Amino acid sequence: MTTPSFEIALDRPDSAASPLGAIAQVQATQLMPTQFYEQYQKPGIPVLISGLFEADTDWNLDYLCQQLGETEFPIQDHGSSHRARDKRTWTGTGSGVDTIVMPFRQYADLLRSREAHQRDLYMGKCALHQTPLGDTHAFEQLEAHLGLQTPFTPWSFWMGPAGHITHLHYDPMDGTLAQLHGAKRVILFPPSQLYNLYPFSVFNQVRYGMKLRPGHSRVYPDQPEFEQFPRLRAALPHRYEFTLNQGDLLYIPAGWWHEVIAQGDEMSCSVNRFWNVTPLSRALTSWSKWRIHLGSVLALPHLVYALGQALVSGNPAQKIRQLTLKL
Ligand SMILES: O=C(O)CCC(=O)C(=O)O
Repeated sequence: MTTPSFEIALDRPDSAASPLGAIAQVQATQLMPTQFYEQYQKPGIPVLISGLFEADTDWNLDYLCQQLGETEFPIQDHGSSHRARDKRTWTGTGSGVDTIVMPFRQYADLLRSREAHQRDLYMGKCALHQTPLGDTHAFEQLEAHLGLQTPFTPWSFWMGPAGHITHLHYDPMDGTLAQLHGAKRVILFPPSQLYNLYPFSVFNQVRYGMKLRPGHSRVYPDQPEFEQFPRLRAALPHRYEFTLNQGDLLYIPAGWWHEVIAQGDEMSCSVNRFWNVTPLSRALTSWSKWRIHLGSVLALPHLVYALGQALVSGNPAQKIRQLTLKL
């Protein structure tokens, strides 16, 4: 990867884990919107940006309880055995796993007692809007700083117990992932490694709908099983690995594979927002993106069937809410 002239190497030993070199790391003060667009957004290259938040920004559990107390969130219930199971037996990934709705304060108690660690309960993709943290000024500032203008989703929480793994997947949209408490280890692979990372087939969506998406990989990058997944050998030299520390923001362009592992021994809190891919030419020429949309079309009959079942169930409103959480 070429190194932009204004890029600075931060003192992070783990950032050089890839034989290809480190991903770009930049201080916010050295990054203008035009540079962000030309060097990263237009070609679709990830970048780790520091200094976008005030140095004392810390969304720790006490602060979050103060702000969110009784607000209810759907908490993903991964279950303690999930991470040890062969991914080929999975019938749900990411937003496809079952959720339990509870007030934030109750979830915070489960984190403090470490029950959330044991049960691997995670707040994945929980929207911040309509909560007191929804209009956080710092988000508007960082969007203006980077010149980001085409939001696809509101900002959402990705927080939970240390040790939680958001398994290797890619998204069809560009993403910005900001770390607001603790740290996360991130593994990235470029879109060129699509088939070397064994994505679930788009045809799974006929059977499992939006629960099992073709943007998820069937391999564990930290426990490679070369006999079953021989092409993984070819992907490994393209692996990047680094730590997202409190106050950092990672730009993850559409199609870039990422596995995100919460670090430390307490909890780790990030927020993300997805963006329509800009420029349009990058969106139109991304096969990784097209196959996700194809999968969504194939999921339609399953979705219509599930909607019909929800409507005739005893509690249609709750069932439909559960369905929308999986979208
Ligand atoms: O932080 C996480 O657990 C996952 C975040 C993620 O997958 C994303 O921002 O696209």
